[in-house]
Amino acid sequence: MEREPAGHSARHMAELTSLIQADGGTVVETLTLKVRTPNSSTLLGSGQISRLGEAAEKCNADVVVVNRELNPQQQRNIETVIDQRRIIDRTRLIIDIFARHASSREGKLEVEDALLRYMLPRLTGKGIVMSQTGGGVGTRGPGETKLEMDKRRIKERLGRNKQLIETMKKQRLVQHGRRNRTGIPLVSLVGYTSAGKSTLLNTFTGAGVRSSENLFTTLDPISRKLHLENGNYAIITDTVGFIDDLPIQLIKAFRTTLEDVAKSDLLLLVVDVSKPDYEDDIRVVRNVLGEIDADKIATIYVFNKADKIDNSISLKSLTNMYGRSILVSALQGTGIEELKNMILMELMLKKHGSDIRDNNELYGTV
Ligand SMILES: Nc1nc2c(ncn2[C@@H]2O[C@H](COP(=O)(O)OP(=O)(O)OP(=O)(O)O)[C@@H](O)[C@H]2O)c(=O)[nH]1
Ligand SMILES: [Mg+2]
Repeated sequence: MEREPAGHSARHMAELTSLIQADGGTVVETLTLKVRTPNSSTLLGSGQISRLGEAAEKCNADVVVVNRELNPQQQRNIETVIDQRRIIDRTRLIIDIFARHASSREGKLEVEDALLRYMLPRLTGKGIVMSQTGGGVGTRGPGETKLEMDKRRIKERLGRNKQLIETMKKQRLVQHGRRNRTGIPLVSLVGYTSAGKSTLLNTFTGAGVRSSENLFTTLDPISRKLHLENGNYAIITDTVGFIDDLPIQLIKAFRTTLEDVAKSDLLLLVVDVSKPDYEDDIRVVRNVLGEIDADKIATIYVFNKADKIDNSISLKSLTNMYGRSILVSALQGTGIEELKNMILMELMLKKHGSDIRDNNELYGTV
């Protein structure tokens, strides 16, 4: 089910379909409903809920996905009307996909963090919540209701997760060669999910990272050495992709990962230029970068999947619009050497200011 406004309806519906597929589902029916004045307790009007129920009944859907965040009351009320079917909202769907793809202990903890934050305002006190999150048996404090106890235990668990995530982050930094002390430059791949960040990392370094057409394939950050000319090198990190309305719970949960992006010397903002709405993707990515204080970092716009476009998009117009830009095909390897040269130039500029002619060495040789 689509949300308002109707302007970007096709983009949102196509993306919702991809999200459902990434969560292992199949879309059997779509319905676009205009919500002019959202009803605070049901979001939709009663006639709209009936239409939704009938459509779900007709195609025998197991789950109804609503493409916006529902508050707990709206969710319960819609569920009551549309009997026998699970209703999930966009936020829960994205958290579920993250849960499927998290593989490291850190990633799993981050997803649990997001799920707990999502559940906190949705607790009913019926006692099902803690069993879903794997909590142990606790005792109720004096005068504490079941609901208060569940809330307290979730908050305690969030606090414990935060400490564990911090500890793991420190270990990760140590493992990655005490980068700050050695002054090796850090380059981060950022971009909309499925833009081709992991494919680019593989082409650059032969990293063998999993890439797929599914959204949010990569969650755990992966760092590799990127060899540049004259024996120079940088550390390049592939990280979680962004999306329109990335749930705030996930931004909070992935804060340690995103903090690493904010510490980069250079960002490669990877764009799938073969998407008709790639400009919207760039806007979304720039917004998230702003939220994590990474929007002032030097950026090269890497327009990827150039093998899929005709000649209507020129590098000149992209450069005019976005600044430092390059057209590449990470899959076919075109433009990659040129991109490496651009990276070296940018890093030298950052280290030596504009006077780079006498400093053709970046950080020593390997
Ligand atoms: N035609 C074409 N396809 C590409 C290119 N680069 C990546 N792809 C495809 O695009 C899809 C997504 O690529 P990934 O590298 O997994 O994208 P990602 O940005 O890492 O995505 P997430 O980790 O899911 O956020 C895969 O099916 C790739 O094969 C390219 O240059 N040309
Ligand atoms: Mg990836």
